[in-house]
Amino acid sequence: MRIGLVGKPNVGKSTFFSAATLAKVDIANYPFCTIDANVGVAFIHASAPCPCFELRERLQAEGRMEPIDEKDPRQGSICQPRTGSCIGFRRYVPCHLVDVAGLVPGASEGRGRGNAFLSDLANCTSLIQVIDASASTDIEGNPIEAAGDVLASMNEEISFLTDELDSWICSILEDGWSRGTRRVQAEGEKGLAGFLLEKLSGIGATHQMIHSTIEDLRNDDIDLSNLWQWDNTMITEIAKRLRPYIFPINIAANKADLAIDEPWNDIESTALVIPTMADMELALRRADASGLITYESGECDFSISAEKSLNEAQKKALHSMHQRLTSSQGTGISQLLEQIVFESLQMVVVYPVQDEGQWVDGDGRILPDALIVKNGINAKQLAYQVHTDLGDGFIKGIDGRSKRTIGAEHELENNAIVKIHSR
Ligand SMILES: Nc1nc2c(ncn2[C@@H]2O[C@H](COP(=O)(O)OP(=O)(O)OP(=O)(O)O)[C@@H](O)[C@H]2O)c(=O)[nH]1
Ligand SMILES: [Mg+2]
Repeated sequence: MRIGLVGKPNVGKSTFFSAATLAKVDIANYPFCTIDANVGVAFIHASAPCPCFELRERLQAEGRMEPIDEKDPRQGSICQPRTGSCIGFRRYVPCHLVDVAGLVPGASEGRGRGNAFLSDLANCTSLIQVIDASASTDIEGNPIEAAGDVLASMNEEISFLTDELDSWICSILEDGWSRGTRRVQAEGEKGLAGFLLEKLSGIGATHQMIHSTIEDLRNDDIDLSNLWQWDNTMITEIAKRLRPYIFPINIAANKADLAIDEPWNDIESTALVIPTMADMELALRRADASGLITYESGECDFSISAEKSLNEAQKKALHSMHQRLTSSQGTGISQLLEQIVFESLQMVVVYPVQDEGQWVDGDGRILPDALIVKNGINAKQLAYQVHTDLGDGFIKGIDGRSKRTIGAEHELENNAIVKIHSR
């Protein structure tokens, strides 16, 4: 699971990235601060309680474990995550983020940093476009006096990104199009699907996405039989229709702390639009990491742990952040990530184990891994996600709850616990 952060320069992509991953990256108030992409891991809350809850109940019922101690810092959780954590059965699961260089209009023709960064997005499941909800930067990311029409400025950002992505996909298709049309002449629609897959699988297109796009074209009565007579407008049409499948985009209306009158409410888009305050999230998470405050991502509140060690300026800053945080219902960062993963993309979390009875790995670690996977994934596909060898040698799976054998094609549900038998 990988999400790309994209948008014009100087909107807060690296700040968002750093706030979500706690990785140290360059952040500055000028365009093209980031040149090479940053890759990191954000931990997001699984939508269902960690199965260590059920395990604990079972052990307690069997008299093998004491009830939860009030002072237990893990509030009852007994799993041992290899990455991430779990407190009070709220499990944090890893999700990769990629922070790329800023994009300016004309990038697909080589302007700004050009197309170089687009390849960084190639294996992203989904994108977050970070836009400037304060309109304090122009379309190229240069600081300006806040623009008069904030809504127009945000809409301009949104439409230019989709235009650039369309042009990029288009340019991939144009290269070798005549060969493609010959294939369509010979093989019909099957040839079209084959050509599109061959050209676009490198940027994440799947058979299913291409199938859906061809279906959409057919539903709109677009004649697919004489493709070789098509001009550039039809190639653009295919690119436009494929893009939302390859790169679903949702929006972080960032610098919400500087915005006037919640302008994001007026954005007309089918995407999720969530106001975010990336720099506040970063400040709060750093303050939490250094022990000054106790703050959990996604919460609308925090408490000061080290009041005495704070100077007046720090106290004042924390006080005003607190007011802002509670009135805005949180910084929006983890809310956005969780909504994208679990609601828009409908991903699920599964727990591979080596022992289906004890729910442990070979070293006895309880529920060590939690993976975010596509809804509808089957047992064999999961085996491949864990390790290629496990997929190649797949024999059967075992459901950790019912202990029933599950076949290669068996679709896994959210929160499934699975043991995989492999040669
Ligand atoms: N007020 C406010 N400023 C922010 C927020 N998020 C980021 N910034 C500031 O915006 C500026 C740009 O942040 P970056 O994270 O470097 O932006 P970027 O999009 O990665 O920029 P490039 O790498 O140049 O494309 C910095 O001065 C940040 O401190 C926010 O939520 N509110
Ligand atoms: Mg950056």
